[in-house]
Amino acid sequence: MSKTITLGEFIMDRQAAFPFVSGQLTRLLTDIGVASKIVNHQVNRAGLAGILGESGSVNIQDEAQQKLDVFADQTFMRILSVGGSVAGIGSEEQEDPILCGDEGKTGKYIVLIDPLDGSSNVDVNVSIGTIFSIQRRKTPMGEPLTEQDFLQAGTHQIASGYILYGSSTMLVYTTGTGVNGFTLDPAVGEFFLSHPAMTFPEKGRIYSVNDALLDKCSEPTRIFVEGCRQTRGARFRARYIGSLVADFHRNLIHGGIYLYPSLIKKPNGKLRLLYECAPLAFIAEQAGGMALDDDGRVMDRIPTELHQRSPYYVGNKNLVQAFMASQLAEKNPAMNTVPQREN
Ligand code: AHM
Ligand code: MG
Repeated sequence: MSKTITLGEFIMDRQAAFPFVSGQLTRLLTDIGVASKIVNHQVNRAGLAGILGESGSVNIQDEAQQKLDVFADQTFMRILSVGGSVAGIGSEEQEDPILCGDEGKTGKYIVLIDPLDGSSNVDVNVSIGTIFSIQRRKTPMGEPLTEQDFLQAGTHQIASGYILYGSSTMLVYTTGTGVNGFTLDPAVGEFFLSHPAMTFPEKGRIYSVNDALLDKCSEPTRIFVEGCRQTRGARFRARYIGSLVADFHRNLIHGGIYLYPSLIKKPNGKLRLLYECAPLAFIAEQAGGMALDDDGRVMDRIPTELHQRSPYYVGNKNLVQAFMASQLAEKNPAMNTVPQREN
């Protein structure tokens, strides 16, 4: 029988390969694992504990907060802010960044987090998730953090990942040397390495988009989706959960493209660059996939606001490239924009 590897062992082993790094990133990733187990426990007993439903408050995006949103946000804040490695946290659920250690003067890292993604699915027992991104602070230690510490391009990420609270609970992360997935064994409360070196399959067969948005998005995007529909019988399947983490994870395993396009009335779409798009773009690229917005590579985008939104097209390289070709074809109608049928 092969040896099982826990998340803790894996993180320590990886750190040992980089003799000059301090233990702070190890501590931080370990803390994320701990916080996610607490959130997972609450997600699993949400119906019993009476914490389903809206909390009565609204977040910065003017959306009603679910009780579990608040719980998840508070849990990650509480655990990450006392670990010593985090200087500041930007959360989708909080208007302003949270300053940790000595008002942000200590702690090497900045965390950007969507504590509970897909919250509209909480009340109906459908998969939800947490997405996180870790950056190194820009201002020197000992100085107060500035806005620039939080507004860094995705290419500066030190690590990113997600936790999927699904039929089983998984933590998937990258530190820039591939993507690894861990499954929580609820009996022992431990994450075990279950999906080493994750990559997108060579060809994707799934397209994931909110169909109701199609008459609100650009003509080339509509044509691309129409192309997926036309070849669906032979090749494509439509799958859309409405929880980005779950849609992304399924597409990573089975191959596919997820789209949340720019809309005529909302040119930046819906998803948040720092909490959703950039961290999953890092994972996608590390798994051999691609992530674009309307202007190119998501990882290159330098944010101007903490809660900035972005159009998002992520998944298998061949499909994201076909999508990109469909956008270029607007300028050159002779180009074939329909995803090609395969044998
Ligand atoms: P949330 O972070 O408030 O849950 O919003 C993001 C979610 C994504 O998980 C999901 O893919 C998308 O919003 C679904 O949006 P829509 O209902 O417009 O299709
Ligand atoms: Mg979200």
